[in-house]
Amino acid sequence: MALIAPSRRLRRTPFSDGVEAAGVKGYTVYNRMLLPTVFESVEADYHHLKRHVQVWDVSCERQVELRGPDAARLMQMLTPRDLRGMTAGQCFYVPIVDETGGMLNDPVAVKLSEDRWWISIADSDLLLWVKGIANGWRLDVLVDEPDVSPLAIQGPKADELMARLFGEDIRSLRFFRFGIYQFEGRDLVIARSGYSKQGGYEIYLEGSDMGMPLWNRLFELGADLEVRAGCPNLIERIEGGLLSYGNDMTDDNTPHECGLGKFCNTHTAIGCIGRDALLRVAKEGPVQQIRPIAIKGDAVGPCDRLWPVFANGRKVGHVSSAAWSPDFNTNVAIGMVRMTHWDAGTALEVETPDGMRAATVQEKFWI
Ligand code: THG
Repeated sequence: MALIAPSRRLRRTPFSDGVEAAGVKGYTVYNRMLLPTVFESVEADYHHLKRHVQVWDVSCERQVELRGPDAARLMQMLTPRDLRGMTAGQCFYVPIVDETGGMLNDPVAVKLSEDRWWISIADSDLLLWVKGIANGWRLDVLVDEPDVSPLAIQGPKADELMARLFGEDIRSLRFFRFGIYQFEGRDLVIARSGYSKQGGYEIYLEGSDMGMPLWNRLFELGADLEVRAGCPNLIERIEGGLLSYGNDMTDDNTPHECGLGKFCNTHTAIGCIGRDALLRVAKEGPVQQIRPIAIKGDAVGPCDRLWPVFANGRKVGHVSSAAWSPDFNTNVAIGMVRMTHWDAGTALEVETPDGMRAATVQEKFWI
């Protein structure tokens, strides 16, 4: 692929200077912002992530902020996950659906207080949907995109690095909880979360001016930990079954098809848009669902369009993400498979750009 043309529409981040100095080799576009995809090589980055600690510029996970007396009501209108038991200090992975039950986004909701929330979005224009609903319902809430940029610290040495910067207390932060920590006299929301299965934290940097000071401090303190700049890793996220909105699901899919039924409490999520549609599909059950798929043979190329999946010459689904896994010595993939063929062990054929490949539905994701 040719180089991407820099322009104002393709937003830089508070950490872009650091990312460039670290030798970023590839970018993608996410929420109209730069998201690094590779530093050394996707495989070298993968091995390093599983052994050491990386600092990821995930500023492109933009925040939709809800502020005002109707913030909690609006948040519950957006998702079929029941939020009544959620307390300030918690993060929830929440499917967001439209009036037909189609997935619009799969963000992390951050409850700062009863009347202040952040929605840490995947790659779709959720801000416009949320503003439309807030205005259409005349809700008493402000909806905007604040100057907040997540920086993820991921890998087995993330705790050590974070304890050095923010103190030993941060080690006891629980999964999908956040606390407030100080840096240079500024409050930072820091959660134990992140788009990898290697463990770690996400720092929600409020105020772009602190981007490079924070970045530089992490690299100073982590030198002996072999800290490196990194990014969400394609191989590792497929092994872990972390879904990518726009790749593995779109507004054509229900949360149930995406395996996100466990994050839906449609009966009790009163006020949720798309509730009636979801109650219907939940009763019938999905007729296709996301599955881990192992694709045999040597390394497949990048999956930049759906790869049809066949059984006995009939199309029964598609693959949406795939990569060679060095640790599992197979191609790992995420696919959508029809009910008749979604059981573990089912033999399939995947039409990749370089020919048909034998494949198997897996019992579970690899990590
Ligand atoms: N962190 C933050 N914002 C994000 C992402 C993130 N926005 C974009 C994108 N990632 C949203 N999608 C996901 C997908 C998976 C997870 C989080 C966001 C995730 N899933 C865990 C899992 O599947 O193992 C845990 C889910 C749970 O148990 O609640 O973490 O990464 N800030």
